[in-house]
Amino acid sequence: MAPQIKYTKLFIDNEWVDAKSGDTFDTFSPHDGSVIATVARGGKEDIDAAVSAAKRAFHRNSEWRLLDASKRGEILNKFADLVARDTDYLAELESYNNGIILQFAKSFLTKVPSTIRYVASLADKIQGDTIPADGEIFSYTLKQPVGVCGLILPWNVPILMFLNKVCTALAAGCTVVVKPAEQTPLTALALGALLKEAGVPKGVVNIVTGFGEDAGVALTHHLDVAKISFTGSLEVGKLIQKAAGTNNLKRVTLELGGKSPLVIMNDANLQLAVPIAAMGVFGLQGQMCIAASRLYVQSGIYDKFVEEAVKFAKTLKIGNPADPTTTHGPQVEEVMMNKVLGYIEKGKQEGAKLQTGGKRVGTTGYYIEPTVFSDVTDDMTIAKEEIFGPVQNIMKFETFEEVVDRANATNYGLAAGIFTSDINTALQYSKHVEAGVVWINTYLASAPQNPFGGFKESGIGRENGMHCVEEYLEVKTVTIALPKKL
Ligand code: TXE
Repeated sequence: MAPQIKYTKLFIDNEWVDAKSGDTFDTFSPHDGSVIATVARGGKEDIDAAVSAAKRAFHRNSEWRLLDASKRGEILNKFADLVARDTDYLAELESYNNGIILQFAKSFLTKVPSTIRYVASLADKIQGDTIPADGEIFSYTLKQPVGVCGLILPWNVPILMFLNKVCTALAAGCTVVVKPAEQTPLTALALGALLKEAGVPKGVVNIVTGFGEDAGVALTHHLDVAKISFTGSLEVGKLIQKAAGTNNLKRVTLELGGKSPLVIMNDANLQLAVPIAAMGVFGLQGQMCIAASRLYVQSGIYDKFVEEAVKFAKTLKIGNPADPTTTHGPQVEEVMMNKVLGYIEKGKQEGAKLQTGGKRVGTTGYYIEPTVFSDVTDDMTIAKEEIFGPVQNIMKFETFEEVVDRANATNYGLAAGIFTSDINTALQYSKHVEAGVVWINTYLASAPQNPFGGFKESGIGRENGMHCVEEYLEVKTVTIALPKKL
Protein backbone atom coordinates (compact mmCIF):
# COMPACT_ATOMS: atom_id res chain seq x y z
CA MET A 1 0.00 0.00 0.00
CA ALA A 2 1.25 3.49 -0.86
CA PRO A 3 2.32 5.61 2.14
CA GLN A 4 0.09 8.54 3.02
CA ILE A 5 1.43 11.86 1.77
CA LYS A 6 0.73 14.41 4.48
CA TYR A 7 2.74 17.45 3.39
CA THR A 8 2.95 19.06 -0.04
CA LYS A 9 3.21 22.77 0.79
CA LEU A 10 6.15 25.01 1.59
CA PHE A 11 7.24 25.08 5.24
CA ILE A 12 7.99 28.68 6.29
CA ASP A 13 7.97 30.03 9.86
CA ASN A 14 6.63 26.65 11.07
CA GLU A 15 3.54 27.02 8.84
CA TRP A 16 2.48 25.16 5.69
CA VAL A 17 1.90 27.66 2.89
CA ASP A 18 1.28 27.64 -0.86
CA ALA A 19 3.81 29.17 -3.22
CA LYS A 20 3.05 32.87 -3.62
CA SER A 21 2.56 32.30 -7.35
CA GLY A 22 0.22 29.37 -6.65
CA ASP A 23 2.44 27.19 -8.86
CA THR A 24 2.85 23.48 -8.23
CA PHE A 25 4.76 20.55 -9.76
CA ASP A 26 4.22 16.81 -9.88
CA THR A 27 6.51 14.28 -8.29
CA PHE A 28 6.69 10.77 -9.70
CA SER A 29 7.16 7.13 -8.73
CA PRO A 30 10.42 5.73 -10.15
CA HIS A 31 8.77 2.31 -10.09
CA ASP A 32 6.06 3.05 -12.67
CA GLY A 33 6.35 6.74 -13.60
CA SER A 34 2.95 7.62 -12.10
CA VAL A 35 2.31 10.97 -10.38
CA ILE A 36 2.38 10.40 -6.63
CA ALA A 37 1.88 13.96 -5.40
CA THR A 38 1.58 17.56 -6.51
CA VAL A 39 3.83 19.86 -4.54
CA ALA A 40 4.11 23.66 -4.15
CA ARG A 41 6.66 25.13 -6.55
CA GLY A 42 8.51 27.81 -4.64
CA GLY A 43 10.24 30.62 -6.52
CA LYS A 44 12.18 33.77 -5.70
CA GLU A 45 9.37 35.38 -3.67
CA ASP A 46 9.08 32.28 -1.51
CA ILE A 47 12.83 32.11 -0.99
CA ASP A 48 12.69 35.78 0.06
CA ALA A 49 9.94 34.95 2.59
CA ALA A 50 11.84 31.92 3.90
CA VAL A 51 15.12 33.82 4.23
CA SER A 52 13.30 36.67 6.05
CA ALA A 53 11.84 34.13 8.49
CA ALA A 54 15.27 32.56 9.01
CA LYS A 55 16.81 36.01 9.50
CA ARG A 56 14.22 36.94 12.15
CA ALA A 57 14.86 33.63 13.89
CA PHE A 58 18.59 34.44 13.91
CA HIS A 59 18.15 37.88 15.52
CA ARG A 60 20.19 38.20 18.72
CA ASN A 61 17.00 38.45 20.80
CA SER A 62 15.20 35.54 19.15
CA GLU A 63 14.04 32.47 21.05
CA TRP A 64 16.62 30.39 19.13
CA ARG A 65 19.57 32.66 19.82
CA LEU A 66 18.68 32.92 23.50
CA LEU A 67 18.53 29.14 23.96
CA ASP A 68 21.37 27.48 25.84
CA ALA A 69 23.54 25.40 23.52
CA SER A 70 22.63 22.28 25.49
CA LYS A 71 18.93 22.99 24.77
CA ARG A 72 19.68 22.94 21.03
CA GLY A 73 21.11 19.48 21.63
CA GLU A 74 17.99 18.48 23.57
CA ILE A 75 15.73 19.55 20.72
CA LEU A 76 17.82 17.52 18.29
CA ASN A 77 17.64 14.51 20.62
CA LYS A 78 13.86 14.85 20.72
CA PHE A 79 13.91 14.99 16.93
CA ALA A 80 15.96 11.76 16.92
CA ASP A 81 13.23 10.12 19.05
CA LEU A 82 10.56 11.21 16.57
CA VAL A 83 12.57 9.92 13.59
CA ALA A 84 12.90 6.59 15.45
CA ARG A 85 9.14 6.56 16.09
CA ASP A 86 8.40 7.17 12.37
CA THR A 87 11.15 5.01 10.85
CA ASP A 88 8.81 2.73 8.93
CA TYR A 89 6.78 5.59 7.52
CA LEU A 90 9.85 7.60 6.50
CA ALA A 91 11.41 4.53 4.84
CA GLU A 92 8.21 3.86 2.90
CA LEU A 93 7.94 7.48 1.77
CA GLU A 94 11.61 7.58 0.73
CA SER A 95 11.25 4.36 -1.23
CA TYR A 96 8.02 5.53 -2.88
CA ASN A 97 9.48 8.86 -4.03
CA ASN A 98 13.10 7.93 -4.70
CA GLY A 99 12.99 4.23 -5.66
CA ILE A 100 15.40 3.15 -2.95
CA ILE A 101 14.82 -0.48 -1.95
CA LEU A 102 12.45 -0.41 1.03
CA GLN A 103 14.38 -3.02 3.02
CA PHE A 104 17.55 -0.98 2.59
CA ALA A 105 15.81 2.29 3.53
CA LYS A 106 14.49 0.64 6.69
CA SER A 107 17.90 -0.69 7.62
CA PHE A 108 19.70 2.63 7.20
CA LEU A 109 16.90 4.53 8.94
CA THR A 110 17.31 2.44 12.07
CA LYS A 111 20.83 3.91 12.33
CA VAL A 112 19.75 7.48 11.69
CA PRO A 113 18.61 8.40 15.24
CA SER A 114 22.05 7.61 16.66
CA THR A 115 23.61 9.76 13.92
CA ILE A 116 21.34 12.66 14.91
CA ARG A 117 22.26 12.11 18.56
CA TYR A 118 25.96 12.23 17.68
CA VAL A 119 25.49 15.63 16.03
CA ALA A 120 23.21 16.79 18.89
CA SER A 121 26.00 15.98 21.33
CA LEU A 122 28.26 18.51 19.59
CA ALA A 123 25.94 21.47 20.21
CA ASP A 124 27.37 22.36 23.64
CA LYS A 125 30.97 21.46 22.85
CA ILE A 126 31.69 24.42 20.62
CA GLN A 127 34.61 26.10 22.33
CA GLY A 128 37.11 28.77 21.43
CA ASP A 129 40.72 29.16 22.54
CA THR A 130 42.55 31.30 25.03
CA ILE A 131 45.61 32.67 23.28
CA PRO A 132 49.03 33.64 24.67
CA ALA A 133 49.19 36.62 22.30
CA ASP A 134 52.36 38.74 21.99
CA GLY A 135 52.36 42.17 23.64
CA GLU A 136 50.33 43.71 26.44
CA ILE A 137 47.10 42.04 25.48
CA PHE A 138 45.10 38.96 26.26
CA SER A 139 43.05 37.25 23.53
CA TYR A 140 40.42 34.56 23.22
CA THR A 141 38.22 33.31 20.43
CA LEU A 142 34.46 32.85 20.26
CA LYS A 143 32.99 30.45 17.74
CA GLN A 144 29.66 31.73 16.57
CA PRO A 145 27.02 30.50 14.12
CA VAL A 146 27.57 31.91 10.65
CA GLY A 147 23.93 32.97 10.17
CA VAL A 148 21.21 31.99 7.72
CA CYS A 149 22.29 28.93 5.72
CA GLY A 150 20.91 27.77 2.38
CA LEU A 151 20.96 23.98 2.18
CA ILE A 152 20.51 22.60 -1.34
CA LEU A 153 19.85 18.87 -1.50
CA PRO A 154 20.16 16.17 -4.17
CA TRP A 155 17.72 13.33 -4.83
CA ASN A 156 19.91 10.25 -4.32
CA VAL A 157 19.63 9.77 -0.54
CA PRO A 158 17.27 12.62 0.37
CA ILE A 159 16.74 11.80 4.06
CA LEU A 160 20.45 11.45 4.81
CA MET A 161 21.30 14.61 2.93
CA PHE A 162 18.62 16.56 4.80
CA LEU A 163 19.77 15.28 8.17
CA ASN A 164 23.49 15.76 7.56
CA LYS A 165 23.07 19.37 6.70
CA VAL A 166 20.11 20.47 8.82
CA CYS A 167 21.18 18.82 12.09
CA THR A 168 24.74 20.11 11.80
CA ALA A 169 23.61 23.66 11.03
CA LEU A 170 21.18 23.58 13.97
CA ALA A 171 23.79 22.14 16.36
CA ALA A 172 25.98 25.11 15.40
CA GLY A 173 23.11 27.52 16.15
CA CYS A 174 22.36 28.61 12.58
CA THR A 175 18.95 28.98 10.96
CA VAL A 176 18.26 27.38 7.59
CA VAL A 177 16.36 27.45 4.32
CA VAL A 178 16.31 24.02 2.72
CA LYS A 179 15.75 23.49 -1.01
CA PRO A 180 15.14 19.75 -1.62
CA ALA A 181 15.71 18.27 -5.07
CA GLU A 182 12.70 18.60 -7.36
CA GLN A 183 12.63 14.83 -7.92
CA THR A 184 12.28 13.96 -4.22
CA PRO A 185 10.57 16.67 -2.16
CA LEU A 186 8.43 14.47 0.12
CA THR A 187 10.67 13.18 2.92
CA ALA A 188 12.17 16.63 3.50
CA LEU A 189 8.69 17.99 4.20
CA ALA A 190 7.90 15.07 6.53
CA LEU A 191 11.12 15.78 8.44
CA GLY A 192 10.17 19.47 8.65
CA ALA A 193 6.98 18.45 10.45
CA LEU A 194 9.01 16.35 12.90
CA LEU A 195 11.39 19.24 13.61
CA LYS A 196 8.40 21.42 14.48
CA GLU A 197 7.02 18.67 16.72
CA ALA A 198 10.44 18.40 18.41
CA GLY A 199 10.18 22.06 19.42
CA VAL A 200 12.32 23.89 16.86
CA PRO A 201 11.15 27.53 17.13
CA LYS A 202 9.48 29.15 14.15
CA GLY A 203 11.70 30.40 11.34
CA VAL A 204 14.68 28.25 12.36
CA VAL A 205 14.00 25.63 9.66
CA ASN A 206 12.24 26.59 6.44
CA ILE A 207 11.73 24.31 3.45
CA VAL A 208 11.07 25.60 -0.04
CA THR A 209 10.32 22.86 -2.55
CA GLY A 210 11.00 23.82 -6.15
CA PHE A 211 13.50 23.78 -8.96
CA GLY A 212 17.16 24.68 -9.12
CA GLU A 213 16.69 27.26 -11.85
CA ASP A 214 14.38 29.47 -9.76
CA ALA A 215 14.32 28.57 -6.03
CA GLY A 216 17.92 27.29 -6.06
CA VAL A 217 19.30 30.29 -7.93
CA ALA A 218 17.37 32.72 -5.70
CA LEU A 219 18.84 31.09 -2.59
CA THR A 220 22.41 31.09 -3.85
CA HIS A 221 22.18 34.77 -4.82
CA HIS A 222 20.38 36.01 -1.69
CA LEU A 223 22.37 38.66 0.15
CA ASP A 224 21.01 37.64 3.57
CA VAL A 225 22.25 34.09 3.17
CA ALA A 226 25.65 33.70 4.82
CA LYS A 227 26.44 30.19 3.71
CA ILE A 228 25.41 27.57 1.18
CA SER A 229 25.91 23.88 1.72
CA PHE A 230 25.26 21.96 -1.48
CA THR A 231 25.36 18.34 -2.56
CA GLY A 232 24.87 17.70 -6.26
CA SER A 233 26.57 17.95 -9.62
CA LEU A 234 29.99 19.45 -10.28
CA GLU A 235 28.43 21.79 -12.83
CA VAL A 236 25.98 23.33 -10.34
CA GLY A 237 28.64 23.32 -7.60
CA LYS A 238 30.75 25.61 -9.80
CA LEU A 239 27.76 27.92 -10.40
CA ILE A 240 27.23 28.16 -6.64
CA GLN A 241 30.87 28.97 -6.00
CA LYS A 242 30.70 31.62 -8.71
CA ALA A 243 27.48 33.14 -7.31
CA ALA A 244 29.11 33.33 -3.87
CA GLY A 245 32.13 35.05 -5.40
CA THR A 246 30.13 37.66 -7.27
CA ASN A 247 27.72 38.73 -4.54
CA ASN A 248 28.34 38.54 -0.76
CA LEU A 249 31.16 35.97 -0.55
CA LYS A 250 28.96 33.35 1.06
CA ARG A 251 30.76 30.52 2.76
CA VAL A 252 30.37 27.44 0.60
CA THR A 253 30.51 23.74 1.37
CA LEU A 254 30.30 21.56 -1.72
CA GLU A 255 29.88 17.80 -1.90
CA LEU A 256 30.04 17.01 -5.59
CA GLY A 257 30.56 13.98 -7.74
CA GLY A 258 33.22 11.33 -7.98
CA LYS A 259 34.86 8.77 -10.21
CA SER A 260 36.23 6.68 -7.40
CA PRO A 261 38.98 4.10 -8.00
CA LEU A 262 38.78 0.72 -6.28
CA VAL A 263 41.95 -1.36 -6.66
CA ILE A 264 42.00 -5.17 -6.38
CA MET A 265 45.53 -6.53 -5.92
CA ASN A 266 46.56 -10.07 -6.90
CA ASP A 267 46.72 -10.98 -3.20
CA ALA A 268 43.17 -9.82 -2.42
CA ASN A 269 40.56 -12.04 -0.86
CA LEU A 270 38.24 -12.43 -3.85
CA GLN A 271 35.32 -13.85 -1.89
CA LEU A 272 35.26 -10.54 -0.05
CA ALA A 273 36.28 -8.25 -2.90
CA VAL A 274 33.83 -9.39 -5.60
CA PRO A 275 30.54 -8.72 -3.75
CA ILE A 276 31.80 -5.59 -2.02
CA ALA A 277 33.13 -4.11 -5.27
CA ALA A 278 29.82 -4.96 -6.95
CA MET A 279 27.65 -3.35 -4.28
CA GLY A 280 30.05 -0.41 -4.31
CA VAL A 281 28.66 0.41 -7.74
CA PHE A 282 25.26 -1.36 -7.86
CA GLY A 283 24.09 -0.15 -4.42
CA LEU A 284 21.39 2.54 -4.77
CA GLN A 285 21.46 1.54 -8.45
CA GLY A 286 24.80 3.33 -8.76
CA GLN A 287 23.30 6.65 -7.68
CA MET A 288 26.07 7.35 -5.18
CA CYS A 289 28.74 10.02 -5.33
CA ILE A 290 31.13 7.47 -3.79
CA ALA A 291 30.31 4.70 -6.31
CA ALA A 292 33.31 2.48 -7.11
CA SER A 293 32.98 3.39 -10.75
CA ARG A 294 36.60 2.69 -11.76
CA LEU A 295 37.53 -0.83 -10.76
CA TYR A 296 41.22 -1.62 -11.29
CA VAL A 297 42.01 -5.34 -11.13
CA GLN A 298 45.60 -6.64 -11.23
CA SER A 299 46.47 -8.80 -14.23
CA GLY A 300 47.10 -12.03 -12.28
CA ILE A 301 43.46 -12.29 -11.19
CA TYR A 302 41.78 -10.21 -13.90
CA ASP A 303 40.00 -12.95 -15.87
CA LYS A 304 38.86 -14.77 -12.76
CA PHE A 305 37.60 -11.52 -11.22
CA VAL A 306 35.61 -10.58 -14.32
CA GLU A 307 34.00 -14.03 -14.38
CA GLU A 308 33.00 -13.76 -10.70
CA ALA A 309 31.81 -10.15 -11.08
CA VAL A 310 29.50 -11.18 -13.92
CA LYS A 311 28.12 -14.05 -11.85
CA PHE A 312 27.45 -11.68 -8.95
CA ALA A 313 25.71 -9.07 -11.14
CA LYS A 314 23.37 -11.77 -12.44
CA THR A 315 22.27 -12.68 -8.91
CA LEU A 316 20.70 -9.27 -8.29
CA LYS A 317 16.91 -9.39 -8.39
CA ILE A 318 15.39 -6.48 -10.26
CA GLY A 319 11.93 -5.38 -9.12
CA ASN A 320 9.57 -3.11 -7.27
CA PRO A 321 11.57 -1.48 -4.44
CA ALA A 322 8.67 -2.17 -2.04
CA ASP A 323 9.03 -5.95 -2.60
CA PRO A 324 11.18 -7.39 0.21
CA THR A 325 12.92 -9.80 -2.18
CA THR A 326 14.11 -7.04 -4.52
CA THR A 327 17.84 -6.30 -4.52
CA HIS A 328 17.99 -3.92 -7.50
CA GLY A 329 15.48 -1.06 -7.91
CA PRO A 330 14.84 1.70 -10.45
CA GLN A 331 16.80 4.84 -11.34
CA VAL A 332 15.21 7.96 -9.87
CA GLU A 333 13.67 9.38 -13.07
CA GLU A 334 13.49 9.02 -16.83
CA VAL A 335 16.09 11.73 -17.51
CA MET A 336 18.67 10.01 -15.29
CA MET A 337 17.81 6.58 -16.72
CA ASN A 338 18.37 7.84 -20.25
CA LYS A 339 21.62 9.49 -19.22
CA VAL A 340 22.91 6.15 -17.87
CA LEU A 341 21.73 4.24 -20.96
CA GLY A 342 23.57 6.82 -23.07
CA TYR A 343 26.80 6.07 -21.20
CA ILE A 344 26.31 2.33 -21.73
CA GLU A 345 25.98 2.95 -25.49
CA LYS A 346 29.15 5.06 -25.42
CA GLY A 347 30.98 2.25 -23.62
CA LYS A 348 30.02 -0.22 -26.36
CA GLN A 349 30.91 2.21 -29.16
CA GLU A 350 34.31 3.00 -27.65
CA GLY A 351 35.26 -0.68 -27.46
CA ALA A 352 34.55 -1.80 -23.89
CA LYS A 353 33.38 -5.41 -23.69
CA LEU A 354 29.80 -5.72 -22.42
CA GLN A 355 29.81 -8.80 -20.19
CA THR A 356 26.26 -8.63 -18.85
CA GLY A 357 23.32 -6.24 -18.61
CA GLY A 358 23.28 -3.03 -20.62
CA LYS A 359 19.54 -2.68 -21.22
CA ARG A 360 16.46 -1.04 -19.80
CA VAL A 361 14.10 -3.50 -18.12
CA GLY A 362 10.47 -3.25 -19.28
CA THR A 363 8.82 -0.10 -20.52
CA THR A 364 7.34 1.35 -17.32
CA GLY A 365 9.47 2.62 -14.49
CA TYR A 366 13.14 3.39 -14.82
CA TYR A 367 14.91 0.07 -14.38
CA ILE A 368 18.34 -0.72 -15.84
CA GLU A 369 20.04 -4.11 -15.66
CA PRO A 370 23.17 -4.30 -13.50
CA THR A 371 25.84 -3.88 -16.16
CA VAL A 372 29.44 -5.10 -16.26
CA PHE A 373 32.03 -3.92 -18.79
CA SER A 374 35.48 -5.48 -19.00
CA ASP A 375 38.45 -4.34 -21.11
CA VAL A 376 37.75 -0.74 -20.17
CA THR A 377 40.61 1.70 -20.75
CA ASP A 378 41.24 5.01 -18.98
CA ASP A 379 40.54 7.11 -22.07
CA MET A 380 36.98 5.81 -22.53
CA THR A 381 34.09 8.12 -21.57
CA ILE A 382 32.71 5.54 -19.11
CA ALA A 383 36.05 5.57 -17.28
CA LYS A 384 36.20 9.36 -17.10
CA GLU A 385 32.70 10.72 -16.46
CA GLU A 386 30.36 10.16 -13.54
CA ILE A 387 27.68 7.75 -14.81
CA PHE A 388 25.57 7.63 -11.63
CA GLY A 389 24.10 4.29 -12.63
CA PRO A 390 24.60 0.53 -12.20
CA VAL A 391 27.61 0.21 -14.47
CA GLN A 392 30.75 -1.60 -13.31
CA ASN A 393 33.83 -0.71 -15.35
CA ILE A 394 36.67 -3.21 -14.94
CA MET A 395 40.17 -2.17 -15.96
CA LYS A 396 43.42 -4.14 -15.90
CA PHE A 397 46.73 -3.03 -14.37
CA GLU A 398 50.17 -4.57 -13.86
CA THR A 399 52.03 -2.77 -11.06
CA PHE A 400 51.10 -0.93 -7.86
CA GLU A 401 52.97 2.23 -8.92
CA GLU A 402 51.08 2.27 -12.21
CA VAL A 403 47.67 1.91 -10.56
CA VAL A 404 48.29 4.69 -8.04
CA ASP A 405 49.05 7.11 -10.88
CA ARG A 406 46.05 5.92 -12.88
CA ALA A 407 43.76 6.17 -9.82
CA ASN A 408 44.85 9.79 -9.37
CA ALA A 409 44.51 10.77 -13.03
CA THR A 410 41.07 12.35 -12.59
CA ASN A 411 39.65 15.74 -11.69
CA TYR A 412 37.64 14.06 -8.92
CA GLY A 413 38.88 12.96 -5.48
CA LEU A 414 36.02 11.79 -3.33
CA ALA A 415 36.55 8.13 -2.41
CA ALA A 416 38.99 5.30 -3.11
CA GLY A 417 39.44 1.71 -2.03
CA ILE A 418 41.88 -1.16 -2.11
CA PHE A 419 41.67 -4.91 -1.47
CA THR A 420 44.98 -6.50 -0.55
CA SER A 421 46.40 -8.76 2.14
CA ASP A 422 49.60 -6.68 2.36
CA ILE A 423 49.40 -3.96 5.00
CA ASN A 424 52.28 -2.09 3.44
CA THR A 425 50.52 -1.87 0.07
CA ALA A 426 47.31 -0.76 1.80
CA LEU A 427 49.03 1.99 3.77
CA GLN A 428 51.06 3.20 0.79
CA TYR A 429 47.86 3.41 -1.24
CA SER A 430 45.95 5.29 1.44
CA LYS A 431 48.85 7.75 1.72
CA HIS A 432 49.21 8.47 -1.99
CA VAL A 433 45.69 8.23 -3.39
CA GLU A 434 44.06 11.64 -3.83
CA ALA A 435 40.70 11.13 -2.14
CA GLY A 436 38.89 12.36 0.95
CA VAL A 437 37.76 8.87 1.97
CA VAL A 438 39.82 5.67 1.62
CA TRP A 439 38.59 2.15 2.34
CA ILE A 440 40.88 -0.85 2.90
CA ASN A 441 39.38 -4.33 2.43
CA THR A 442 35.92 -2.78 2.59
CA TYR A 443 33.93 -0.15 0.72
CA LEU A 444 31.05 2.23 1.63
CA ALA A 445 31.49 1.59 5.38
CA SER A 446 30.55 4.80 7.17
CA ALA A 447 29.94 6.20 10.64
CA PRO A 448 28.83 9.60 11.93
CA GLN A 449 32.21 10.01 13.67
CA ASN A 450 34.04 9.92 10.30
CA PRO A 451 34.58 13.13 8.30
CA PHE A 452 33.30 12.96 4.74
CA GLY A 453 34.20 15.09 1.72
CA GLY A 454 36.38 15.33 -1.33
CA PHE A 455 39.73 16.40 -2.73
CA LYS A 456 40.00 18.30 -6.02
CA GLU A 457 36.73 18.86 -7.90
CA SER A 458 34.78 16.53 -5.62
CA GLY A 459 34.16 19.39 -3.28
CA ILE A 460 35.07 21.83 -0.57
CA GLY A 461 34.73 21.18 3.16
CA ARG A 462 33.75 18.14 5.20
CA GLU A 463 30.51 16.81 6.63
CA ASN A 464 30.15 14.42 9.61
CA GLY A 465 32.87 13.88 12.20
CA MET A 466 33.46 15.92 15.35
CA HIS A 467 34.53 19.00 13.36
CA CYS A 468 31.41 19.12 11.15
CA VAL A 469 29.93 22.04 13.08
CA GLU A 470 33.03 24.13 12.27
CA GLU A 471 31.68 24.45 8.73
CA TYR A 472 28.77 26.45 10.16
CA LEU A 473 30.78 28.67 12.50
CA GLU A 474 32.76 31.90 12.33
CA VAL A 475 35.78 32.47 14.56
CA LYS A 476 35.80 35.78 16.39
CA THR A 477 38.99 36.96 18.11
CA VAL A 478 38.50 39.12 21.17
CA THR A 479 41.48 41.07 22.49
CA ILE A 480 41.65 42.80 25.85
CA ALA A 481 44.26 45.32 26.88
CA LEU A 482 46.45 43.92 29.65
CA PRO A 483 48.86 46.80 30.17
CA LYS A 484 50.71 45.40 33.11
CA LYS A 485 52.07 41.93 33.00
CA LEU A 486 52.95 40.90 36.51
O1 TXE B 1 22.07 17.50 -10.17
P1 TXE B 1 21.95 19.03 -9.83
P2 TXE B 1 21.11 16.59 -11.07
C1 TXE B 1 25.51 14.20 -10.14
C2 TXE B 1 25.26 12.91 -10.90
C3 TXE B 1 24.01 13.22 -11.67
C4 TXE B 1 24.28 14.67 -12.02
C5 TXE B 1 23.07 15.48 -12.37
O2 TXE B 1 26.32 12.67 -11.79
O3 TXE B 1 23.88 12.41 -12.83
O4 TXE B 1 24.86 15.21 -10.87
O5 TXE B 1 22.07 15.36 -11.36
C6 TXE B 1 19.66 22.13 -7.42
N1 TXE B 1 21.42 26.83 -8.47
N2 TXE B 1 24.95 14.17 -8.80
O6 TXE B 1 20.76 17.26 -12.34
O7 TXE B 1 21.35 19.75 -10.98
C7 TXE B 1 18.62 21.10 -7.80
O8 TXE B 1 17.33 21.67 -7.81
C8 TXE B 1 21.10 26.29 -7.30
C9 TXE B 1 25.89 13.87 -7.76
O9 TXE B 1 19.96 16.17 -10.24
O10 TXE B 1 23.26 19.46 -9.33
C10 TXE B 1 18.84 20.04 -6.73
O11 TXE B 1 18.21 20.44 -5.53
N3 TXE B 1 20.64 25.04 -7.17
C11 TXE B 1 25.32 14.05 -6.42
C12 TXE B 1 20.36 20.07 -6.53
O12 TXE B 1 20.78 21.33 -7.03
C13 TXE B 1 20.50 24.30 -8.28
C14 TXE B 1 23.90 13.89 -6.18
C15 TXE B 1 21.13 18.97 -7.28
O13 TXE B 1 20.84 19.08 -8.65
C16 TXE B 1 20.82 24.81 -9.56
C17 TXE B 1 23.07 14.24 -7.32
C18 TXE B 1 21.30 26.15 -9.62
N4 TXE B 1 21.65 26.72 -10.79
C19 TXE B 1 23.63 14.33 -8.57
N5 TXE B 1 20.59 23.86 -10.48
C20 TXE B 1 26.18 13.73 -5.26
N6 TXE B 1 27.26 14.49 -5.09
O14 TXE B 1 25.89 12.84 -4.47
C21 TXE B 1 20.14 22.77 -9.82
N7 TXE B 1 20.07 23.04 -8.49
